[in-house]
Amino acid sequence: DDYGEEMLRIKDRQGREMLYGPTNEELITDVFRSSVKSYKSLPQLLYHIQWKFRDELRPRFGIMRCREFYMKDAYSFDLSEQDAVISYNKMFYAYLKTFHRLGLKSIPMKADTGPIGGDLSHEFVILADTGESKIFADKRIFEVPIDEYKNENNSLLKMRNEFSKFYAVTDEKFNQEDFNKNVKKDNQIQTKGIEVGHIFYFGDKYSKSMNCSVDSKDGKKTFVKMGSYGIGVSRLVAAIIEAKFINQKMKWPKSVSPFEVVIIPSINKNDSSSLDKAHTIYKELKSKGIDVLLDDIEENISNKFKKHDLLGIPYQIIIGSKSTNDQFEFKEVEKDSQMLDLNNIIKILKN
Ligand code: P5A
Repeated sequence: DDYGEEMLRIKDRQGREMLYGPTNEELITDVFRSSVKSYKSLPQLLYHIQWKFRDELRPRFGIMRCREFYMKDAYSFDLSEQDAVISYNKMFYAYLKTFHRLGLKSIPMKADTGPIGGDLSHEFVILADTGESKIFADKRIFEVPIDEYKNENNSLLKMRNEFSKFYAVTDEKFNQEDFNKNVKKDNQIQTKGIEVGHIFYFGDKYSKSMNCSVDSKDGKKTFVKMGSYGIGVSRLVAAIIEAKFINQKMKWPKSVSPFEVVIIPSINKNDSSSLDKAHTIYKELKSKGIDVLLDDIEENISNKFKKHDLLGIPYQIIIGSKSTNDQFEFKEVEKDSQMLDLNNIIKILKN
């Protein structure tokens, strides 16, 4: 009922009511309660990495907001609220690190919990002009380092506290008076962003109503304390493009690009020397553990360039009229190309 119209419902031929899962708190609680009985098995973290369905009122921007999307969701189970907050902090840290590895600067923002429930929640938002979320923040939150902290309880608590020092909310939580009171005019930023992740702590909201308890040390039944943690994996594909494109050209960060580098030889029916060279370089890069694509399709070189502008592989090795026996044109998307030998190319790619 809380989910309302956004929960997509169906009836089968028997008239039985069913639904397409918009999220999985209830299902996972059921999996947990049927298999875990004792505090000794805690903490637990269960995942459901799968397609989710929501009957969105306004699906838009392709895969950015759609009715069928891929989510990484995890659910934590702890004995006490104190332990559950530790699980929450670990996930908070893991999310910052994960987005960082995807080449994104994500900002944790205090958020509403909506139909999921609970009172502690953060959205992870990345800045992008095309974003759907309005953001109001103290710009100093962008400077909070994440590398200084360790994956250890006290350190993680310190990190959470460091982030909470700075005002950062999306429009649902925004209040102009608070903003002015907490943030000096010079430090105020108002901009747009994309929500790529969202974490929740909701205590015993689901465990109590679904009678999901474990035996605690003193033998008493205790409702487990839960949190849930979601990353919009399919949305991230669009979000990375929005955050990383240059001059209308897509550019994947190395960590997510389907290939690290593409070799583009000019292919000529009467002269196979560029293609032969390309094959040699291809083998050499492969042997060095570099993930390389060789474009050996027979087509006009300018078509190839256009195609690769769309594919967004971050580096190109172009073998054409400019290259010599051991110098090749090496180019990073939207930067000037340079003539380099293979050793130097490998050095750059390895960095
Ligand atoms: C957390 C995990 C949840 O559902 N339950 C399990 C909690 N959170 S959430 O914020 O509602 O969704 C998690 C992330 O999924 C992405 N997302 C979407 N992506 C594409 N299209 C949609 N319609 C859509 N709705 C949510 C977001 O990245 C969100 O942070």
